[in-house]
Amino acid sequence: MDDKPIDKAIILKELDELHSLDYDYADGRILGSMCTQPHPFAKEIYYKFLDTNLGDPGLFKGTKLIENKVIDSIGELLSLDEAHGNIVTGGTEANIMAIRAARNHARKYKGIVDGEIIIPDSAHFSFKKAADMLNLKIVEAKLDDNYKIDVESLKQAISDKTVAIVAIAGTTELGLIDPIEEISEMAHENNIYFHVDAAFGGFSIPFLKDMGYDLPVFDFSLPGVCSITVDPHKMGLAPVPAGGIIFRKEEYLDVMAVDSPYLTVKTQSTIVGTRLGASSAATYAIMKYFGREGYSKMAAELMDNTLYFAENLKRIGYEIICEPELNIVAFNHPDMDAHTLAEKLEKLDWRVSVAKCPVAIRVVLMNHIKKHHLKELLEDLKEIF
Ligand code: 0PR
Repeated sequence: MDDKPIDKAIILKELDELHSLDYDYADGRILGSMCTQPHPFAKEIYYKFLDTNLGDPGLFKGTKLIENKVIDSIGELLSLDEAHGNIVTGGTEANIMAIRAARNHARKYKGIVDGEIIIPDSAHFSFKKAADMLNLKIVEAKLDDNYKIDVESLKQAISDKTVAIVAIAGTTELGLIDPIEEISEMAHENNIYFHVDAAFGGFSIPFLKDMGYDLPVFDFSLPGVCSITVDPHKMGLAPVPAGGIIFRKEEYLDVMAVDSPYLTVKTQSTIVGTRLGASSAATYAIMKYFGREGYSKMAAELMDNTLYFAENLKRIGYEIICEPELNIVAFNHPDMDAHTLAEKLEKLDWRVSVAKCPVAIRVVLMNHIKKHHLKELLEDLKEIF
């Protein structure tokens, strides 16, 4: 730290210089991000609530009510009348909370001490962090030929140590939806906690359904589903950090509660103590401002872009890994490996991401990627071909 105070203008100049090294969503060149430019109204509200701390909700009663309202609205979106949960920092924290609830519940009601969680190969790496932190063993369920959970393999992975089963509604790499209805039935029959990671899909599947897309059920209307991760800072257009964790029953929060004697509430179930109220307020504002209609319109536009991109890739001669279910397209050149293709695209100033399973270029068609950007990208891909 400097000894003497520095003039604001000098600090600002230095920060602006560093900020200019960042890529900008508005350029339409960031192809592998699930985050995007937050809506300006959400940013405005975020700033207004920067002082609030939901770690001590008795001091910020109004903001706590806002968090409750957001959880109710997201719960309603996911077919749950009475929702419990929190707005957290993102999908990682939401997934860790879900697995912690499952572990504690199994410890309390089934006496399981050295538990296991069953996750598919396609699960986000946040579950590895959760298992590591919570001292759980990961058992991997295989994927079928369509890159979705192979239900038979999952069935075989169940043991008397299983504390949770995880499935994904909108996988990180391919945007696919697992056979959640079947898994829900199996989890229900075996009395095992079932968590659905809809960090990406939660803010698009319900809206695409409204627009007539035929997508599978993934939410609390399935009796086996115990919790769902859904992130406002991905398809919800809220500023980072805003993740969401919704539980079917309050008891899942109760089994995680620790005493917080000197706070205005006597127990705390979240992982984070001091936490932003701004995320809840911004999410509330943008959900109200967009409404179901606004999100549906956006989700449908993004799907149009996705199908346009996939069709044109095929026309040029690229091979797509699977027909897109949500707004992600993964593809390969017939005879060039994905990393070489990625390097060529990077040289042309595209910020690409390479999927691991299977290895392929992966494009997440978020709101900042417009049709004209896709046209430029397709021109470059034609040139490379
Ligand atoms: N669950 C799923 C299905 C996800 O795709 C992700 C993140 C998470 C959980 C974890 O969410 P948080 O990152 O909010 O904790 N998916 C993206 C990924 O890791 C996140 C991302 C966003 C990556 C923007 C890059 C980027 O530029 O691929």
